[in-house]
Amino acid sequence: MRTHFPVIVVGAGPAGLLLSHLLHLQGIESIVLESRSRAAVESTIRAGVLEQGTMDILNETGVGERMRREGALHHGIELAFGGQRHRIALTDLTGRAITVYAQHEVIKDLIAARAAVHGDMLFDVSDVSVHDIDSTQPSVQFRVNGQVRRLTCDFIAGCDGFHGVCRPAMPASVREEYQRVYPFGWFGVLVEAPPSSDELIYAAHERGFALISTRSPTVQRMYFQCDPSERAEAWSDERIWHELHTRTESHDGWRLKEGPIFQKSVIAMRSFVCTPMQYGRLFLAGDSAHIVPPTGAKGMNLAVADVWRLARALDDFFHRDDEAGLRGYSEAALKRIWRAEHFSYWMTRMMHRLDDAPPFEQQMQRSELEYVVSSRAASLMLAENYVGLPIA
Ligand code: RFL
Ligand code: PHB
Repeated sequence: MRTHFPVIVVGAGPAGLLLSHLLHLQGIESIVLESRSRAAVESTIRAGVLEQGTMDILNETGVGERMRREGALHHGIELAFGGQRHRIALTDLTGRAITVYAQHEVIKDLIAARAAVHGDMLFDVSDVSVHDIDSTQPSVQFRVNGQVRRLTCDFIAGCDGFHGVCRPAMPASVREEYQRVYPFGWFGVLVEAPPSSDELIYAAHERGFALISTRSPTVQRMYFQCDPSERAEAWSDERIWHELHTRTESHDGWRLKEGPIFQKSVIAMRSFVCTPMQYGRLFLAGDSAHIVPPTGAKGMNLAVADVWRLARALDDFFHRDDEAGLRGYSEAALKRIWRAEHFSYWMTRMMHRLDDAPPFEQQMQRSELEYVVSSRAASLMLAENYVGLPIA
């Protein structure tokens, strides 16, 4: 078996798999190393909202067929507070839309595309470590099927998520890390029920935030703000429905539709950025370099924007002998990342119950919500960020 690849991709999340797919389309070979099993990667429940630019990339690179067929195109979202719902007309305001299509379905489509062209992917690898990243021939060591292996490469793409090994492999002295941990989390459920609403509902209520999203005509995704230390198993279905009903229902008679809850989990919330996103021949992309709270639905979309940029920079390096894209990768990617960090932080602060905040702050939240739904300029600001700025 071969021992050298132009690019070794660590992690088979949206960032790693899409990068490997884009590189293949550019004629650059790569291998993807993933610590979990293929079945686990293909079934982990995470994001749901794809920005217009993400949809465009999946369509243009030949992996959007099932997304177009099974995903749901949405032209607006609703903000609910004070017993009323207010529509933000995303498409009327921006000319752009979003698609609700589960992240693990994107993953399945990308793995199928890699497998169809016999792309190298190794699942269930362990003890992954990266070496010699400041040389022109770095390497990655790992264990698979009980054997230790070492591969060399020209570049390592660190797409191994927030808890991966690539970011810590960059010397601490060159890394600057910015972080904010929120004192609340999200309780997420999957429900077998028809949709309660044609559009996503983001609700701000005295008891806390709630979000009504969807997955399919028969499966719905819902979240509500909770203490981050809650244990999901400790919550009865009755208690969960009570919170969801109380936080989302409005004076116009709209009611949430119930059904059997078949998955429960508690999600911690943080904002995090590591700069720079490159050291020597190691380049970070996606959650390995940055995290946003899920309120703005930006995480997976940022991962896609990162690898779109990185793939072009690697193309310039391998095919045009031009290193400018790689040298400028971190700085250029961070512009979009900081914008998404601010938007996600802003949405989070505006919509969540802030237990530590004085009553004055609560009035500020309410005033901001009222402004966002009543001013075209403020609605447009939300809409433009939510559908995503064009991917450069
Ligand atoms: P991932 O998806 O975490 O993938 C990293 C992969 O690397 C593997 N790995 C390793 N492999 C080899 N060796 C090692 N040492 C390794 N360590 C880790 C892991 O097993 C994994 O398979 O990172 P990536 O690719 O950067 O993608 C990021 C997205 O997954 C993430 O940002 C989104 O899910 C965030 N997010 C959302 N993003 C959106 O754009 N829209 C949304 O609507 C949205 N909703 C969400 C979300 C995240 C959520 N959770 C659970 C945090 C909703 C939720 C509830
Ligand atoms: C989801 O459907 O999982 C989802 C939707 C919107 C968000 C976060 C998650 O902001």
